[in-house]
Amino acid sequence: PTMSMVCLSDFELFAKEHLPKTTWDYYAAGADECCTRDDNLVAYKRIRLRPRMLRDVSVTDTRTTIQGMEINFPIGIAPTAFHCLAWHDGEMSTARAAEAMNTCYIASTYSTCSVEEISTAAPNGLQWFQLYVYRNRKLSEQLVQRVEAQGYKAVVLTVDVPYTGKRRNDIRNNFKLPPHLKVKNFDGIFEQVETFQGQVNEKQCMTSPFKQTRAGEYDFNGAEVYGGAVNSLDPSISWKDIYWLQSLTRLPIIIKGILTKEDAELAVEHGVQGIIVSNHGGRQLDGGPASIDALSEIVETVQGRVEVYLDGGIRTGSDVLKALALGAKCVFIGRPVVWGLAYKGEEGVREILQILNDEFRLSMALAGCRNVSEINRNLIQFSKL
Ligand code: HOC
Repeated sequence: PTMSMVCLSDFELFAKEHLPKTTWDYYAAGADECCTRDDNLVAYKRIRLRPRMLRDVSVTDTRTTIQGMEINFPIGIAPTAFHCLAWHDGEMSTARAAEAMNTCYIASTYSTCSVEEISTAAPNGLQWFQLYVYRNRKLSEQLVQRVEAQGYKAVVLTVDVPYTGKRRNDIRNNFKLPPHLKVKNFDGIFEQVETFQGQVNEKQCMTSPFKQTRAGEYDFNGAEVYGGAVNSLDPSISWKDIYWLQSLTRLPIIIKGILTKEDAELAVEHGVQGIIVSNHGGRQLDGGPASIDALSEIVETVQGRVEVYLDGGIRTGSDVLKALALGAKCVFIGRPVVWGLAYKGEEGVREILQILNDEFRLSMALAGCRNVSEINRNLIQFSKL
């Protein structure tokens, strides 16, 4: 890593100074008053550790597995949209960085490179695919078929976006993708789906956010704000759709956006293979819990039946250590990855991952842990919480 880049917030500063304001605002956005977005970070700082001494930490090992697949450290890349806003070949660089560092990249449906371009750019990388459910199920079905064919190893179903949260600056900026960028996964799909199904109603999808579309019904999906890109997400999505998704694929299904023990139990009962505790970077419901604060009740409920992961607010190695001590098998980082891209493309993302893992390894050693299986709840000072 470059000398001036010491920690993840150095990349944040760089990105803020160098990205166009509308792009910066989009990535930085939180819903409404950004309470949950900000609490995602602050919540780690309330947690104190109980380090153990004299445990011979001369050799440390950060390797772990997720869904049976080995990765070099328990830090993966969360799905975030529109990487080409930060770097010319966007998600392809992100995928190469994840491959080089041997960790998992969850590619977003709203990528500015297609799922095929991403997997071709990093043919030996571990890629999972983040999926939304659309009013026209055919759109989701086609995506699932494509990622299976490309060798993606899991489908990550995001369940916290029946509507997009209200991000004030995106509305003020009238945020749209610039004309040279596209949500590549849907390139040409409208025509195809129309031909095969005759049921895409593009007009319905392109209504303005916050505009009343029918009596009592608002289109908060923001298709126009977010680039006039695609068909609307389906706000009627419910638990039975897990069975629908299972009927489409043999890939493990990871449910992303769970914040309560009740929903964690339902997720397990519906047969998912993993849970990502997440509040979507605080971009959806403002006032929901910080993801690290929601983790414990979910881990306790799940009791090892499925793997539990977490995203939201991870900025330092000790944040990673705290999340693992509270039961996360792996954490995923979102905004720091686009800061890394903005800094130096693939190299910047590699630096982000390297710095965070170096910090994690150091925190582990200073807490007396030689490997990830030695990280457990005894490390947490619960009396302080
Ligand atoms: C038209 C729907 O995950 C974000 C993205 C999702 C945006 C959905 C756009 O910005 O949080």
